[in-house]
This record gives sequence, C-alpha cells and structure tokens, in this order.
Amino acid sequence: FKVGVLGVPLSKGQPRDGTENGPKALRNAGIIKVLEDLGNQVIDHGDLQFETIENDNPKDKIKNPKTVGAANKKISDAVYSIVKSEQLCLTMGGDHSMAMGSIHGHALAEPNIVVVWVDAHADINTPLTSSSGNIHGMPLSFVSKELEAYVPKLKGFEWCFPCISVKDIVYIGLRDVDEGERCIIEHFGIAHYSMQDVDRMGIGEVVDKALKAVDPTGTRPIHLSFDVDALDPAITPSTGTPVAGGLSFREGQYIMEVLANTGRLSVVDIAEINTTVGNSDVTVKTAVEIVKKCFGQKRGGNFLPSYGLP
Ligand code: DIR
Ligand code: MN
Ligand code: MN
Ligand code: MN
Repeated sequence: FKVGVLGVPLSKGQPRDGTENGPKALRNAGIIKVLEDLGNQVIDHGDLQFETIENDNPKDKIKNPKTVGAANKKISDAVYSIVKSEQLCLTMGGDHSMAMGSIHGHALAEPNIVVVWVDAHADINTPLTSSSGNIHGMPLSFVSKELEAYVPKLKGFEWCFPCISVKDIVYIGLRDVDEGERCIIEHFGIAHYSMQDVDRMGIGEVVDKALKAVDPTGTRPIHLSFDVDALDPAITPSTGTPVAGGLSFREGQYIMEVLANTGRLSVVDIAEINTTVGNSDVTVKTAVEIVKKCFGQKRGGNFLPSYGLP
C-alpha cells in the first residue's frame, strides 16, 4: 500500500493529559519502519499542531469546545488531502474525538464510506445526552445526518456538517454504552456487535455479519476507527477509560486482517492510547501489532513471489 501517516496529538476531548503522546509513542516504537518493512510505501505527514484556545469555557456541559472544534477542522483538512492523494491514511491519536475530523475529511474525499467502529464505547452521545461533557464520547453524533437535529450548533464546529448516515456505522466490541446512546442505537437501528455477540458467535461470524450489515455488496471504502479500549485492559492498560472483558489480542488481530483483506480500507484511526496510565510499553506494543495487520501483515505468513527456494 501507499500509506499516509498522520500524527494527531489531541487530548482535550477527554479530561486526562497523556493522550497527546500517542503519536510520539507509536513513532518511538518504530511504526514507520514497521510499515515500510511490510513493503508499504510510507509518506509521513508528521504530527498536526493544535493550539489550546484561551478561555475555552464549557458550553453547557461540553468541555473545551473551541479547542476540540478547531483541532478537528485541521484533522478533517489533513485527512481529506491524504485520501485525495490516494494514500491509505493512518491517523495516530490522540483522543477519540479525532474521529469527528477524520470521518469528516474522509467522507468529503470519498462520499460512499462505511464506518467500522471498534470500541468498548459507542461514542455517539449528543451534547445533550452526554453526562460527562467529554467530546470523545460524541464524535459520531456530529457527523451523522440523522442526528443533526439533536446536536446544538456550537462555536468552533461551524465547519462540521453531517456527512455520513447512521446506517453507515457498525460497532464491534461494545460493553459500556450510556442510556442515551442505547436509545439512539435502538431508535435508528444502528448495526452493533457487542462483546456478548463476540462471546456467542465468535469473532469470525461477528466480522462477517458486521461487514454485511453496512455493505452487503462489499464495494464501499472502509473507515476503521479503532479505540484501544476495545481490547482487554490486560493488553492495552494505558487508556483513559478501560473496561474489563474486552477483545483479546487474537480477536483484535482478526478484525484487522479481515479488513485489510477486503482491499477497501481507506482510513484507519488508532485512538486513546494514554502513556501516563498503566504500562504504556505493553499498550504500544499491542497497538503496533494490531496496526500491522491493517497494513498487510498476515499471521499465516506473507508470500513473496520473488522468494525462490535456495
Ligand atoms: C462515555 C465514555 N460514554 C462518555 N466514552 C468513552 O463520556 O460519553 N469513549 N470513553 O471511548
Ligand atoms: Mn472507548
Ligand atoms: Mn442488539
Ligand atoms: Mn472511543
């Protein structure tokens, strides 16, 4: 693949410091070389720089609205141009509010995307249903057409218009969904596969069904938004809102391998690594192994046609 890598050091979508170090941690773990060694051509777009806007007081309950809004505008513009230049885009977060800009930019460049949301959480609170006020729990409500009427117009988000349908979203890994979010999922019939579904059917069937649910013809470009808290905290402890009982290393890898095999992955977000929580070496190592599978590494071995038997 031709891969465009973008660092998104965002933290103001949630309350803790440390998620802004995600891109640096992945870079220090050698992510660029890892992707190159898989035979990819990697274009490193560096890390975006975000400003912290002064006096960015909460609007109603919403925290840091102007800072997060302005940052996501930058993310949208950057992802748009990476996708337009035909690179498979890897955005390294950063807190998960980054997906607002990332999906927005992606959808502008590729109007027919589907969104595979791998997360313990649904991240579809509106500013009115959110009890935390943290924007990382809301990105999908800002970009979904059906929710436009439920999302108040906020300063800092003027650029952000709804660009996907809730019918284009499918969840995998849910196990901590707020009441308002559950109401939205039921009301709009959003496709979802919780950890209960993974337990019942196994990850193979879950991924098959998930892809068929949003794209029965198997033709649409895929936006994968991967929150590391989807994985079990035993393997990704360094994240702000860990939830026990998550996806195993193997289940995480399996999702990635299948998505890579479709040949239709177009943007991959990796979000919510927080280096100041828990053992970040373990978390970063897990993240790198998972990301690799999106960019061509196969557990069954990669066939190199040029390799002749000695
Ligand atoms: C919660 C937590 N649903 C909220 N969301 C998280 O604040 O809206 N998402 N942690 O990844
Ligand atoms: Mn989450
Ligand atoms: Mn259900
Ligand atoms: Mn999330």
